[in-house]
Amino acid sequence: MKLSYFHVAEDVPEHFVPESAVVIDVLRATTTIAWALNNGAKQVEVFEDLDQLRKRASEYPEMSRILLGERGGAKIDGFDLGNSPLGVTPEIVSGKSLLMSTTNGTRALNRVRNVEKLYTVALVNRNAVAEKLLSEKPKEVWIVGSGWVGSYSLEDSFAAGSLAARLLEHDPDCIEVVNDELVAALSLWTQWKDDREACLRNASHGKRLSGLGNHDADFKCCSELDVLQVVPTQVKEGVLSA
Ligand code: 3SL
Repeated sequence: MKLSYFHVAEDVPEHFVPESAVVIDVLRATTTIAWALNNGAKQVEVFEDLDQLRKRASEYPEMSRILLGERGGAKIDGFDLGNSPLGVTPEIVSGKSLLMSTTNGTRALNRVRNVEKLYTVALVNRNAVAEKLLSEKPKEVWIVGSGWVGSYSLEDSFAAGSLAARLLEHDPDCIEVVNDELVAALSLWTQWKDDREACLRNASHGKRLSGLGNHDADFKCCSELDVLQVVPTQVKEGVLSA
């Protein structure tokens, strides 16, 4: 299995499509997606564009859908929920379709929506996604970070390293680390794996969230490792399900 890491969706090659891709936005979109599906959400539909999201929302009975998302870290006006994984409790999301738009995570998902097997990963479900890849054995996997409006983010690289490290632990002979970005991500994982929350807090987006108010519970939740078995999987373009 050839593994490459791209820091942001913009870095993904245009004229090649791998068998599988895994999108990361550990702070916080893919952590929220994992918790929402774990807690019984029917599906998560992702949108870059808010008008498209609102149009789609109007096609659902009001009781069956939840609008969720942020811009710049803050909840979008008129939406039911922001992008905190703590907001997607079973009481709120069970059986519901979530319509989601975030600053970077949903944009990264959109960029690779044509990959046949598309998953999302965060630290919370890293092992579950690693096991899925090991069972499917795709020849080539792109790990795609969400970054922050086109630039590198430490926490996504760290989480990419965590996934690659897990794959290497399970089956070193079948994994080929293809690019320097992933070698660097593996080093980050080695450096911070025993203090994951500190890594997230040191990241520029971690500092941004702290500047917006107390996000202690979000940092704790997003830095938990391998606590969920859910593998969010694209079941049709832009729609993720467990
Ligand atoms: O950019 C994103 O997609 C979000 O995950 C950012 S935030 O953590 O919700 O602010």
